[in-house]
Amino acid sequence: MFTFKIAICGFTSVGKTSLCNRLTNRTPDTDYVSTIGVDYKSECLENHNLKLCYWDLAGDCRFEAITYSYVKKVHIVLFVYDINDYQSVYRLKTLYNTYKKINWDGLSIVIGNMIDKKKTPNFINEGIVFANDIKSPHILVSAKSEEGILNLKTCIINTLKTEFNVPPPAPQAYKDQRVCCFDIFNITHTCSVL
Ligand SMILES: Nc1nc2c(ncn2[C@@H]2O[C@H](COP(=O)(O)OP(=O)(O)O)[C@@H](O)[C@H]2O)c(=O)[nH]1
Ligand SMILES: [Mg+2]
Repeated sequence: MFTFKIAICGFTSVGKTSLCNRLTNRTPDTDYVSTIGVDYKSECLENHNLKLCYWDLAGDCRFEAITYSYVKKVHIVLFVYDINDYQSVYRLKTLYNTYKKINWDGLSIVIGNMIDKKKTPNFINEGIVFANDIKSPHILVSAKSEEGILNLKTCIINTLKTEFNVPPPAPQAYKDQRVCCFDIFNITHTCSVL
């Protein structure tokens, strides 16, 4: 199994923690609890030979120094914004520039959250422009209704598999064979006792 680290970044209250819960198959809390520094959750995808470790980074500026040290070590950064909040898209540009200054040079995916309560006007176009500027995929989701989450998971898995040449898991026949050998060993052992 191949382990990859993924950081979830963005302005406060854009839905980073809710998204992290969705991606790791937990039900998001409806009450808002501010993340202090960094939170960690992981998920094993046996079919894909992958273990994904998500670092849910606090959006609050007070924790910036801590979050930078994590960003430098991850394989993918998920840049999250709230499609109804211009400030949250603007914040992503600032974050991206700061990460570049600390020599971050990883992969990224831009995510517009809260698609379930899309308003007019909204800032999806600004999100798409930002994603194009940094040459990243752009995906719309709702951590609440789960819309787009499968699409996002597929994008994360495909990005990792393509960029890091992750081999497929051992075929089932090989696993069965291993169980079989173990059984034979048991029988042999029993025979020798007799
Ligand atoms: N309607 C709606 N609410 C959401 C969505 N994602 C998160 N929220 C709510 O927005 C608030 C902030 O979410 P949270 O995940 O804590 O944001 P964080 O500060 O970025 O980690 C919480 O009350 C969530 O229930 C979404 O996709 N749709
Ligand atoms: Mg949070």
